[in-house]
Amino acid sequence: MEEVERTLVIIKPDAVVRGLIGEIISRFERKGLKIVGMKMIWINRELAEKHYEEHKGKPFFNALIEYITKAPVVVMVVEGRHAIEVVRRMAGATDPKDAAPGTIRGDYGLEIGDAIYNVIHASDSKESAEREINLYFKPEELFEYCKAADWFYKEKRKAKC
Ligand code: D4T
Repeated sequence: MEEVERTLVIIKPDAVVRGLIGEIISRFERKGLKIVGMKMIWINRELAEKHYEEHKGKPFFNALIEYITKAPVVVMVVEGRHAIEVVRRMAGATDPKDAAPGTIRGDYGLEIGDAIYNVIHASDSKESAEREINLYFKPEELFEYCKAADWFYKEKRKAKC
C-alpha cells in the first residue's frame, strides 16, 4: 500500500523578504506534491514558542524565535507519497552551508543571522507533521481535490478521482 502523507512546510521570513515564495512553491508542484492548504501569516511569539518548544532552553532559542517572527511567512500543507521524507530531502541540511546543491537550502541560502536562517521549515516525522499541521491549520482550511494527472496514476494509487 502506497503511503500518502501530509507534511507542514513554512517558507520562512528570509525567503519571503527575498522574493523566493514562487520559486519554492514551484519546486513542490513540479515534484508532483499536492498543496492541500496554504496561507500567509505573521507568526507571533506565542505560536513560535509552541512550534519550537523542543528547543526551549537551548542557546539559540531566543534568536530562533526572533527570526521566525521577523517578517511574514507562508505556511503550507503538502501531500504526497512519503511526503515527510521527500520534502525533508528537498529542503536539505539545516545549515545552508552544509546543504547539497539541488536542495532548497543548498540553492537559496548561505548567510545566517543570529540563528540559522535557512529558508524553509519541513516537519521531520509523522508525529511532528500531525502536531504542526494542527498548530497552523483548522481542518476546514485543508482541501481534498484531484490534480489533472491523478487519472493517469489512478489504478496504482487507488485515488478517488
Ligand atoms: P527547522 O525545524 O527550522 O525545519 O530546522 P531543522 O529541523 O532542519 O533543524 P532543527 O530542528 O535541529 O533546528 C530548528 C531551527 O533552529 C535553528 N538552529 C538550530 C539554530 O539557529 N542554531 C542551531 O545550532 C541549531 C541546531 C535552525 C533551525
